[in-house]
Amino acid sequence: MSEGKKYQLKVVVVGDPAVGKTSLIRRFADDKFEDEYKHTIGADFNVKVIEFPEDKKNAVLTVWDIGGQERFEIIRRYYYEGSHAGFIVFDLTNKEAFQHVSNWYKDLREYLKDIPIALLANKLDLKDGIVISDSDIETLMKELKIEFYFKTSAKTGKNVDKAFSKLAKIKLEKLI
Ligand code: G3D
Ligand code: MG
Repeated sequence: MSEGKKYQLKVVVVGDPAVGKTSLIRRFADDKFEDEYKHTIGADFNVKVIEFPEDKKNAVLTVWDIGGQERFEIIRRYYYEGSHAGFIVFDLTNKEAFQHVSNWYKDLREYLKDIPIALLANKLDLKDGIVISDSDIETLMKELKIEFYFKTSAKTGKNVDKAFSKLAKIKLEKLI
């Protein structure tokens, strides 16, 4: 790790089942995409260091995958506890998951009052199946006051590292 102060950041990743949460975390942490593994069972978290040499800072990210626990409020609360930042994931090919973003947002905000929350619009590689437009996303962003969004693909890796770095950077800037 490069020289610099180390900051431990817990990042929680939420969203409807099958939008690609586990795939995005695997892509970020291990740079892999596995078509074979199925639904996440129980808790899972991954650790990865992001270096910001220009700021002399390193973020040690612990990324928590809410897994198959989406439906259980008590368990969700445990995942949320102590989080420094969060991603809400939806799937660009799935209108229903997009409609649920605001519920996820309210759920996170109830427990985590001031953390930065960003959106990941995943499955960008499924070009022909995309049913959510940029303006749909931008309208929702304004409504919810979300920090930023990226269109990602866990499959190709597009924008995945960028999104995690940006979220970590925003959080670190708030810590100065
Ligand atoms: P979840 O953790 O949110 O429940 P998963 O979602 O990561 O388990 O992904 C659900 C399904 O979507 C998986 O396919 C996975 O391979 C696929 N997927 C995830 N991200 C992408 C992506 O960016 N592009 C494409 N094309 N597929 C993606 P299966 O077939 O196993 O259900
Ligand atoms: Mg999963």
